[in-house]
Amino acid sequence: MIKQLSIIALALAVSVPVFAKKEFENHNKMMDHGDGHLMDMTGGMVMGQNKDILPGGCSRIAATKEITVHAGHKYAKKFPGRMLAFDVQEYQFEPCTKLTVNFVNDDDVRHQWMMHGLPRYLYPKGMFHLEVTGPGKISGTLIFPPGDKTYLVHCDIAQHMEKGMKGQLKIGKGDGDLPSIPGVTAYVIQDDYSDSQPESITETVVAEITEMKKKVTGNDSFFSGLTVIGLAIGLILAPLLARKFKDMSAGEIVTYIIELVKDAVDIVLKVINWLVGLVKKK
Ligand SMILES: [Cu+2]
Repeated sequence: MIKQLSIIALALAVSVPVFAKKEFENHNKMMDHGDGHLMDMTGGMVMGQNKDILPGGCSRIAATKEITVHAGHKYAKKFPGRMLAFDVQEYQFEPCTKLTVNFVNDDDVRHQWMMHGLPRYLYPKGMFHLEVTGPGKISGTLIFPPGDKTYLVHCDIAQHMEKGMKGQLKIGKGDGDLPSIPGVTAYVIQDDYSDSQPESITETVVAEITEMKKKVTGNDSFFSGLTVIGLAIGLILAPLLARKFKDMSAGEIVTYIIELVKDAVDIVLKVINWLVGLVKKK
């Protein structure tokens, strides 16, 4: 037994480095696969790197720029409802600019900075792509084509773009804005809380009935208390039923109403039976 315990203790001691947090890694010893594709074995990748081929339509390199982009959970804090983000959502450069991007991943997951829509004769799959797994930094360079165009920049790991890791890069004046760029353009799918406010329905119903009474009679005597209760139930039920019927076909609605009526008749019959029973006992 003691021998077994000491073996377990030894195994745990040896395996501690496996659980240790990954140190920040500078991915600067990449293997060059050719055609602008570089990789290392710890999750660093560059695709579509181009340091010297001038895109068609560019007579010269217009400017040489360098930026540092961060990716991480903490940058999404200022965007309610988002989980992940880049530190900057919008970029703008002159056409034919040579740009070096230093991409820093601040999280313990995989992140990418991927630019889409580039000319395919120069950038395989129309893409410039930087990727880092875990905390670290990687750098890549490309030369922009001429013309005013807006390019999508995002992280392509499943759900990362939907959770906020999305930006736009405008060359020249760009050609419009992309949707759902956090803090820049409106989200395509807006949050909808309309079904989560039951208190306000009751308030609305009471207010509407009071208005109706005033309009019809000018005083409070016309409607009996029962009519008001009936109206209130009707007004509360109508939107609830409308919501229930929204996704039903006509046939389903009819079946649903028949079932409701059947249930009501059942209850009435039971009550009558019970009353009859009471009378008979006497
Ligand atoms: Cu990501």
